[in-house]
Amino acid sequence: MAHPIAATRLLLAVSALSLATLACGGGGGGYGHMSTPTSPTPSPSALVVEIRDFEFVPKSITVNAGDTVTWRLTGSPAIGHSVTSTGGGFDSGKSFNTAGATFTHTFTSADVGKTFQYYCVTHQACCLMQGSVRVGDTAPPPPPGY
Ligand SMILES: [Cu+2]
Repeated sequence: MAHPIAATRLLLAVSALSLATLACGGGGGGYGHMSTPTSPTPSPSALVVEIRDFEFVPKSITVNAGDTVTWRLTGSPAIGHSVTSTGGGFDSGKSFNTAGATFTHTFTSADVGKTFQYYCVTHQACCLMQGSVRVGDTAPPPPPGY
């Protein structure tokens, strides 16, 4: 059986060595705390959906809270298209009567997780002129046709 005092000395020696190793081990340049970067809030984007003939292009888009979507009439003929949300929220009326006409809507944090389906009141029946806007990645995919 080892002598108790010798064992203690050995422990102390090992401890001292460990401390020395730790003290030198950082090798660092003295940088203390690394500040944790906060994830930046995405700045609002402006997105464009073209109204091209009897279609919304792209048909479905995904936006973030704060983003503004502009629908712009780029096709022809210019015959009273609308951007009308099925469940409320936005409605341009039949305001797309001249080339370049626009309608904008800004989606808010209250919209996150929702999928807005919309259509053209003039051309939904004939041409399935429909589209959708998903707000945030958690918003469900639109139903077929939107
Ligand atoms: Cu239309």
